[in-house]
Amino acid sequence: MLAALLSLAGLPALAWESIHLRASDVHDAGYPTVRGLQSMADRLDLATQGRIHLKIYPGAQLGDERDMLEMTIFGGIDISRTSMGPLNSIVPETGVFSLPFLFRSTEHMRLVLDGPIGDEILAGLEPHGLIGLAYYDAGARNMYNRVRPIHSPADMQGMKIRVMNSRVFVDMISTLGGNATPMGFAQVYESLALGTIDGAENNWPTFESSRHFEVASQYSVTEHVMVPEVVVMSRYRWRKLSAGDQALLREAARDSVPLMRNLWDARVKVSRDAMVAAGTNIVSDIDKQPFMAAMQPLYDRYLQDPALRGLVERIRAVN
Ligand code: GTR
Repeated sequence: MLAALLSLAGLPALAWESIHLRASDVHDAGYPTVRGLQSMADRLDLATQGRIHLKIYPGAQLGDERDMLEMTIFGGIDISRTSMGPLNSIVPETGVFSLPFLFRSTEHMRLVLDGPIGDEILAGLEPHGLIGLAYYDAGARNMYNRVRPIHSPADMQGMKIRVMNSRVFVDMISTLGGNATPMGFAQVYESLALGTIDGAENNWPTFESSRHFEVASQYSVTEHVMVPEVVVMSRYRWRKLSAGDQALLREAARDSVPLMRNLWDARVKVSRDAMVAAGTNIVSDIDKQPFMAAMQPLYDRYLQDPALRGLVERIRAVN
């Protein structure tokens, strides 16, 4: 009604229309990624006096990450926070971030993501129907299982390891001698409990918050990959927003990153301590060399395209 009156008066009605957006995350409400999204929502609320309302659906209520991304592309979900892993099959360049032992440290990863390479990868999502708004942290992923401690790839022979829906991840486990089983995150607990898989791999906070430690007591600090998280918006929905609102969204997403990273750093320590207290058998003195050597063929396989090879070289040169 107000919008109609304003447009009769020749005023920009759209500027007054309230906008309701839905954001999805597989993690629970207290997890750093969800709190990052919440801070985005709070900023939008404040900046627009409630005109832009971002409602968050945590705990995989809107599906697993592959479904979430598909729905986001088709406009059924407005914003998704996912790992970059499930994006690999949609946007090949993102596969580079799933390559093992690519980033030397958290600092290196953050420098790359915050710089021109990070911007390039986010911008490259647009032709695929997604607007890349920000990166969140996910630390390093480690191997865990319910069978035996893993010290070297030899210990993983024949182990059925759940991976994200990403070809790079499937191949990563295969090169180590494991049997990769791609599945959505929400099914992992039950599959471990039933023994349909032997193990999985993930960072400390996810291992703890998903309670996988209850059904997989062997955790090896392999730190084999640091795959970032991403906040993406539906391009379909994005194009319906004014340039001003698009800028507000970008800003709110970007502004949520430092908070998310602080929460992340703190949560890694809390989760690690909680796992020690829970009696998990933690193998922390891992010699990474055999893992690196075994996974080297992945680089040859995935970097046949000179553009991707160049991208990896540029990432390595960042310091
Ligand atoms: C977590 C990540 C989730 C999800 C999960 C998985 O580290 O935060 O977005 O991708 O891993 O393994 O499915």
